[in-house]
Amino acid sequence: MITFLSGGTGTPKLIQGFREILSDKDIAVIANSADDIWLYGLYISPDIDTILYLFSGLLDGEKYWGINNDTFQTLDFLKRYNEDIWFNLGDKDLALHLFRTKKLRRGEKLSLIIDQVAKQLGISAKIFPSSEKHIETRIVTKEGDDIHFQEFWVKHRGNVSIDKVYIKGIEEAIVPSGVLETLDESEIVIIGPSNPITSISPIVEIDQIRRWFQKNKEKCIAISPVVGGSPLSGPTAELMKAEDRESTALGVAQMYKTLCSCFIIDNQDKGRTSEIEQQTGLMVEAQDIIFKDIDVAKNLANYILQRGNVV
Ligand code: FO1
Repeated sequence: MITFLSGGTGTPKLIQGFREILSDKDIAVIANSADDIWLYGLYISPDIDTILYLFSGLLDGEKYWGINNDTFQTLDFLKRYNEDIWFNLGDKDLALHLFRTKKLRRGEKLSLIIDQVAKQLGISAKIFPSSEKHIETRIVTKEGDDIHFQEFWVKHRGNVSIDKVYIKGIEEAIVPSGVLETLDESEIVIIGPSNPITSISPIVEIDQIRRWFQKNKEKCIAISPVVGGSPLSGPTAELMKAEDRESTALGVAQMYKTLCSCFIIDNQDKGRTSEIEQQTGLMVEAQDIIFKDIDVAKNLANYILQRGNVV
């Protein structure tokens, strides 16, 4: 079993490379649930849904969220009732939201709902939300507003000066049953190339999960989401700066040094290998990690599996 910590688009792209080599039943994903938000009366779980749609073949492969060829007529019509529409849910995507919200309102556990959706969509990979209980990433702006990550990223297009970032509810987060057992069973655990502040921290800052990583760092490996000072996608640079962290592979390695034993950087950053090793104590290896096509992801997957003696 290979387990991924995932959020956003970087790790899902890497997972596609692994799927070229491994069978889905040998893959598990712990998806960030701190991007989750209540909107339009619905419970939305973007990072979890991207993984559900990826494994079921439904994912929009351009945007890397939502369903391929979906339409947005329902939300367009909702605007007629003066609803403030800034987060786009496709017509087909709405079905999953109606299903999940109904079940959550009945008191069912998020992880069991995800499990049921995965089965109905014919998925054999294991997919877990990072927390059973709602947690959310919040951004405090320099003007003093306290907004949800999705408002920062989608509503304001990231054009907000960030004072600080925090994860609301992280102390009360509940690790779904099966997560720690799956981590134990895994030959390799991969911290994917996702945003370290808004995708990975909300998973590894959950007490039980952080302690698991600290005890098992030998089989854990992280992939840098930053190449030569630029993040592979999303608002990583601004968020890292707000946390007083350098937005470079070294800055990310500093965050992960107690959680894994190996850190993979891009070949463009190869010259910084020994500096990162000396400053973090991690084993640093350079590979191509910009997933411009599936072959790059597949090559990296092969490299990781071979170095872990899995294939
Ligand atoms: N991202 C956008 O930039 N605009 C949207 O309207 C939007 C809608 C949306 C609906 C469902 C979903 O699962 C994801 C959606 N995303 C949208 C992506 C999402 O905001 C973020 O990219 C992730 O949360 C980052 O991990």
